[in-house]
Amino acid sequence: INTKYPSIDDLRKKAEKQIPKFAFEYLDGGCNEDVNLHKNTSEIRDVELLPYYLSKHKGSSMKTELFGHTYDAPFGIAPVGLQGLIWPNSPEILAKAAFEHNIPFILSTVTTTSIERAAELTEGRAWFQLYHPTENRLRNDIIKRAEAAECPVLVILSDVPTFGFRPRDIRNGLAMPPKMNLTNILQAFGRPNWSLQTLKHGIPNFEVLKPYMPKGLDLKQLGKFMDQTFTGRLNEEKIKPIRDMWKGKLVLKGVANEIDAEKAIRLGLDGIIVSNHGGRQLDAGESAIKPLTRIAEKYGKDIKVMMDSGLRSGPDIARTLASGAEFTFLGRSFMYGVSALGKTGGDHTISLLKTELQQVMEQICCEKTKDFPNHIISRK
Ligand code: HOC
Repeated sequence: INTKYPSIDDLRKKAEKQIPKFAFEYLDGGCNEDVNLHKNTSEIRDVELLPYYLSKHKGSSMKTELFGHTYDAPFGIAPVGLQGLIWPNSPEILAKAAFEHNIPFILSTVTTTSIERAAELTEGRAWFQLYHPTENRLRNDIIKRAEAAECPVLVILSDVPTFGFRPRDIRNGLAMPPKMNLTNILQAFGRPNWSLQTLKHGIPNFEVLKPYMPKGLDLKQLGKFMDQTFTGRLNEEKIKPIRDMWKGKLVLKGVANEIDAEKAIRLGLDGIIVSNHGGRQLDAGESAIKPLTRIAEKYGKDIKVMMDSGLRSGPDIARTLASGAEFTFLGRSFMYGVSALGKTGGDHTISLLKTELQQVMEQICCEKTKDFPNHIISRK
């Protein structure tokens, strides 16, 4: 690992200096007063682990089986929107790094690389996350593209029935492509690496959605397009036809309580990702680790339970696995890494998290990732 950046927080600080303010604030912020954003990170850290120093230890392995594939670590790269605006070419850098490290990469519907390109970079291993389209024709078309690209897992998103209220983005007039007003030009001038990379890779576009949308929308028009194009509001009736249509593994992301987890099981889904969208949607909600603990205890035997939202380190991954998750995902951490270090950022961030997690496993004498729950003491 790059010894100048031995923590995600180091990468975050460097990222802030590398990318324009409008992009950093979009990445870093939550919604409303950022209460849930901070609860996510702090309440994971209330989970305490028990070390067994005198037990026989044959060595620790991070290898974890999920949906028929053995990954090298129990974490993957969560879907993030507008990635190329945050750091040019970042979804491609992260997809490649994920493939090389044998961890999953999830491509968002609202990112800046196409399903086909992500599949090519990962030899057909990239997962795809679907924002639910209003029209069945569009839904079917996007799902067919994911199927043709041989995505092994389709992730449907339930926690964006309406876009989160994000004061910074409103203040910054966030748009894609970025609005070239004086403030943004000055911000870009102050970030020459970002500007050079943007010139090299071109102005980012919604590559998954490009075939369906008009060109050059500002934030307001984009919001309108998104609201019209995606209902976001899922229910069992909308999930059933997707289950019938999709032959691969089907995962529901944005599960925040036991009721929705039970519905996912009834609908025959293969997994759920307990998540509150990184604290970007409902500021008055619970932190993700709380429902994760309850859901894993109640339904962990019936469905694969995974979690994202608030993880920023190897110890956080360990705490989440100990609380009952079988697998974890991180979004911002990888975007900080790639924004800080460019094309080596994906590799560095994965290596850093692997090193930290391996150290925790050795320290507490945990041999396999599925043994983490034996090491839980308590939440404070
Ligand atoms: C107008 C486009 O889910 C997020 C993402 C993506 C939102 C895309 C907005 O920021 O939480």
